[in-house]
Formats: sequence, C-alpha cells, structure tokens
Amino acid sequence: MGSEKIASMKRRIKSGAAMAGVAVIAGLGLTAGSAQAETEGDAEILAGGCASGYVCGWENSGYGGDKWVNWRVGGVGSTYEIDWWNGDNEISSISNESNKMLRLYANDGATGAYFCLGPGVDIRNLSDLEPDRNDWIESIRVVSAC
Ligand SMILES: [Ca+2]
Ligand SMILES: [Ca+2]
Ligand SMILES: [Ca+2]
Repeated sequence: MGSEKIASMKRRIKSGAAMAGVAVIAGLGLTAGSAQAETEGDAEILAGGCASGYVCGWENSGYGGDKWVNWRVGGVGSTYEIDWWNGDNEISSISNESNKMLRLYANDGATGAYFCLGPGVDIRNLSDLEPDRNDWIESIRVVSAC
C-alpha cells in the first residue's frame, strides 16, 4: 500500500522533469546510438543498444530515455531488483538479449503478478501488452520455463 502511494507520487514528480528534458534526451540518444554502432551488431542497434547476454529496460517506449535496467542476466533462479527510485514502475520498453527466459514482476523481490519474456524478445512498447504493462515492472527473475 505504502509503496504504491510512493510510486505514484514519484511518477508525478518525475513526469515534470521528463517533459522539460525531452529535447536533451533525444540528442543524447542519437550520440549513444552512433557510438554503439562500432561495437555492436545490427540487432542490438535496432533494440536501442543492449549488449548480448543482457536484459535492458528503458524509461520510454521505443528503447528511449534513461536505461534503468542494464543487467547481465545470471543463472536460473537469480533475481534482479530494479531500483525503487530509478526504474520501479517506470519501464516502458524492454529488450532481452540473453538466451534465458525471464519473468517480469509487478512488485519487488520477484513477487506479485508476472509475465514472461522469452530469449531474444524485445517489446518496443509495454502499453501494447494486454493487460497493459507500461510503468509496471519492479523486479526480474531468471526461470527455466515460463
Ligand atoms: Ca524494485
Ligand atoms: Ca515509463
Ligand atoms: Ca509495479
């Protein structure tokens, strides 16, 4: 209950900052993309810059804005805790560049509702999922099967 309240407060605070920074973020995105072009393959570029073996999650749809999740995916059973301030209930696009099946959870500590993201799967806009999973994910666990 308390954490949901904080999350929605945080969203309101941050949305103002995001609006003000739109033009700057777009410019940085272009720079980052061209820098990565020399070291990564086409698939990683198309997914907005996520290294092989990693799962990445962005603040905005289209693999844009702050990349709050950039985790080198561990073995089955390992959990990644998205930071409560930098990422919880903010992820809008995600790219699984690992060969592992991932569960993406509504709450901290791999608890609550979840959905699965297969190996190599990218979701450009989590709002496209049914039900809507935009600004929803709080933790990630590696599983052997969904
Ligand atoms: Ca979290
Ligand atoms: Ca977001
Ligand atoms: Ca959530």
